[in-house]
Amino acid sequence: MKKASVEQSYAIAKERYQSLGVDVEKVLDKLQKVAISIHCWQADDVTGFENLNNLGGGGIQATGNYPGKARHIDEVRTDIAKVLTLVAGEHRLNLHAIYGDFGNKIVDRNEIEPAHFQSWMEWAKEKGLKLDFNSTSFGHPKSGDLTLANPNSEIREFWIEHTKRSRAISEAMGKFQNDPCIMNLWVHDGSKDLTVNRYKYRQILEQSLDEIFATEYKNMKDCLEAKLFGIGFESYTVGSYDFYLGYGAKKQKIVTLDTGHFHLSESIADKISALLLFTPEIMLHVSRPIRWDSDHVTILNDDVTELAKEIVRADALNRVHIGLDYFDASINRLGAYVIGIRATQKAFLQALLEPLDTLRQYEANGQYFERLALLEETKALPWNAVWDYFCLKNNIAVGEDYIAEIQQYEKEVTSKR
Ligand code: RNT
Ligand code: ZN
Repeated sequence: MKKASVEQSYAIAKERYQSLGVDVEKVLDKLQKVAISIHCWQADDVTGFENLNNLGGGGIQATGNYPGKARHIDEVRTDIAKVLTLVAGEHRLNLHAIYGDFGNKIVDRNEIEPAHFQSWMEWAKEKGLKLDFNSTSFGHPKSGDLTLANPNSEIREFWIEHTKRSRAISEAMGKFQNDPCIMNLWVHDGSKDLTVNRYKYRQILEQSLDEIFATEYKNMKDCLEAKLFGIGFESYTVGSYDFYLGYGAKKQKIVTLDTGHFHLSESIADKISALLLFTPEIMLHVSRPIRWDSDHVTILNDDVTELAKEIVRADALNRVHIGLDYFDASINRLGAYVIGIRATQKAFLQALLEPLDTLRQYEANGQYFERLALLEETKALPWNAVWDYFCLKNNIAVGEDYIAEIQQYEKEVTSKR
């Protein structure tokens, strides 16, 4: 992309937005600070480095067999480092407990320690990334149908221990990076078929959570991820949205909204303002469900732009943690990362460019035609010229230029795996 034409288009776009009362330079400063928590698991199809791991159970499934998957910790790191050269801004890296630096050792989930993540902390610091964390309840011989909600105390204790340790690791990360580590807790617990114990399992889950959260930490924040259903758990999910919303509101915990975890016609954007009134913050897993929680690569669609707009309209960028969650093994995995990160940033750019003052003025005056008309017009305003300039300013590939860079990396690195 020619520098001069990017700059020229930007100047015109800036003027256009200015006429609507939008200060584009301020918007660019804000966008620069919108951190995205990049999920480590797109690099290797949610495999991890546990020497006992096997993916399966819990409704998690990466489909596809595109060559070049990262095979070990160094490859995950090199790939993510490459991704970072193709996106602007300062971001975060979201690790799962199964991605510890275990070497050749077999470390079971109830044995993980901060030491297993020390090299991640150092690496992340070097790359200017802050870390987030997740406990991992799936893909383990003890995963079964029920983990934290299991009536069998031995199994339940195993997972409680794992989750407590995950929190201690998150605390160590938060302390190391001098910024809270956001720890997400998602358990697949549920039932394939009819169950007559809905209440019982939820009661057990509540007790397990209380026990897990008994220790208070300063450098980490807990969030709880709800889900509608998983494959193999079609009839019942213990950690439903109602369950975690209730728990989060009562205990002041963050609720994680994964955009693939609801009825497909449900608006996740509409949940932002409701949640923010009753829970401290929000964690997002921006994903793309196709017919079900399929975890397709996030793209710039109406769901994502509406979500971003609701966050900006609620002036809540400082209360919403934006994470990605998808795993597509059918296309170039680095490409998948870059598409999703850039799409999310574009959504926030569009949201920040909204002529909100005018729109709100119209609404206050009851000028609903004018409000709708301007909302329609904003869709086609030259936000893309601002986007290109944002990339140029950050010295990264502008527009589709990143495609060639991914192709080059594929040729030189991933295709040789
Ligand atoms: C599963 C949840 C969960 C996982 C990751 C790997 O449905 O979305 O967030 O995708 O933790
Ligand atoms: Zn998720």
